[in-house]
Amino acid sequence: MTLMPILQIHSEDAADFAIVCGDPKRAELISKKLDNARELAFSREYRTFTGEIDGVPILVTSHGVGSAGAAVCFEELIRAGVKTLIRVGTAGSYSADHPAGSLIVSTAAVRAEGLTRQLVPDGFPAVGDSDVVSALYAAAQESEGIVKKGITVSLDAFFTGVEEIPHRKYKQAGALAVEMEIAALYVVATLRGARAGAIVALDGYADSDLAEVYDPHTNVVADAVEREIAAALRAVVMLAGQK
Ligand code: R1X
Repeated sequence: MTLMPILQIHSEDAADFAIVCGDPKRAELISKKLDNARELAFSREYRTFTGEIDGVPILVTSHGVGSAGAAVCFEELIRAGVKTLIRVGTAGSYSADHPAGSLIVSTAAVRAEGLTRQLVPDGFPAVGDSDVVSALYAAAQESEGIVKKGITVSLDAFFTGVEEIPHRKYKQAGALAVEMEIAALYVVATLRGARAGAIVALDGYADSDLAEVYDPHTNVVADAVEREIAAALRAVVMLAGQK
């Protein structure tokens, strides 16, 4: 039995599957949908629950905001024994075709953050596992509303400084949305031999032509978060059945 020093969970409590999300409150929300749910630890921004979905053991852990802190969570979950990680998050949209409330399944992420540069060379892809991405997309399509899959962008900066972030180019090149942690998740999972996927609920526009006042605390976003949680849990059951 090994204690993970930062998450403060023991390896004996690990499951094959983990759902990860930024917000500790969202981790609790997800845990309420599990059978036999129990809180394992709440250390810094990392809150971990254990439970079961349709008999499949699963962990739920919050990873906070930003790649560097989130990568600590992903690394320790994998060290503890987790084999499949699914991020359930929020992101800004690049397209009026995908307004707030839409769901995006990330096939791969642009590494527009600093953390993964310290882990892998330039050009190394941040790509989701095809089985996990397919299960997430199939599960999400069972829900109401707009569901797309494609490339997302991971940034470090949430608020802008004096440097321009090339949102327009990312959008022109085909990216669908921007958030902060998927690149780290995909690179860490690949590096450590785990598999990962991610689904995000759009909570506004990142494109400056479309941007409004940022307010992720709307009923539209809350409904989309509920749908993506349901999709992630269905995907876990589907993936567990494929073994
Ligand atoms: O990934 C982004 C970050 O974790 C999206 O939402 C958070 C900031 O509110």
